[in-house]
Amino acid sequence: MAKAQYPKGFAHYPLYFDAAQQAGLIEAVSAGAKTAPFYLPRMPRTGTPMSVVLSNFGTLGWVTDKERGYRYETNHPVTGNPWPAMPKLLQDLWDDVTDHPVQPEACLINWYREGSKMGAHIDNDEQDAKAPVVSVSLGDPALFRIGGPKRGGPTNGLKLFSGDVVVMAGESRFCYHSVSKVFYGESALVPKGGRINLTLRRVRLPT
Ligand code: MD3
Ligand code: FE
Repeated sequence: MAKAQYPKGFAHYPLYFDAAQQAGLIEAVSAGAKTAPFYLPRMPRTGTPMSVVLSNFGTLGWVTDKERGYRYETNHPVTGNPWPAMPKLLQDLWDDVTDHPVQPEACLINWYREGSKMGAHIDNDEQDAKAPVVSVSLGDPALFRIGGPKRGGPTNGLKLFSGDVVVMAGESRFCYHSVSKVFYGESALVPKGGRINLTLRRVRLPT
């Protein structure tokens, strides 16, 4: 079996965060959810609910609803509160695994509960197309798939475990990707169960 070929700019750091750091990140997510509760996002136009629930850290957060679609907002769509501050550990992660000159404004928090998945898509709501996306997996493992810049081409699978970090820079930044399965119940890290994925994003162009 040939070794899987990932797009240029894709990097995987297995167990980047140890168990204590993972627990600290979950603590930060739980604390953040008190002022920025997870909410059920809806697809543009159709209003179909997504499979995950989401929240954010940072000065900007990714949101979606039926009426106004995918975008970044400074405030939570339900409470109107600003998003909680980006944890220092995540700022340090960005500095360690990217050479991007400016910090990310947004950390999208996806919570995968029993049966949650994410269909194939490209993240294209950020103005700074040169900035990488950095992802942290916490809790239950998941099967991640990454293809190429066109929908429907060949894909490679990768099982992501709690503490793993994935960096999508360069060409990989605009490749289709999905989460096809979560191995629900395999980890006890997330208090209410499931998988938490954090994605760090630079949204605006550096001024
Ligand atoms: C590859 N999240 O939030 S993270 C997303 O596990 C998203 O929750 C998945 O896709 C998750 O948009 C995957 C890894 C990831 C994030 C962004 C990418 C992979 C990517 C952008 C381009 C290529
Ligand atoms: Fe994505």
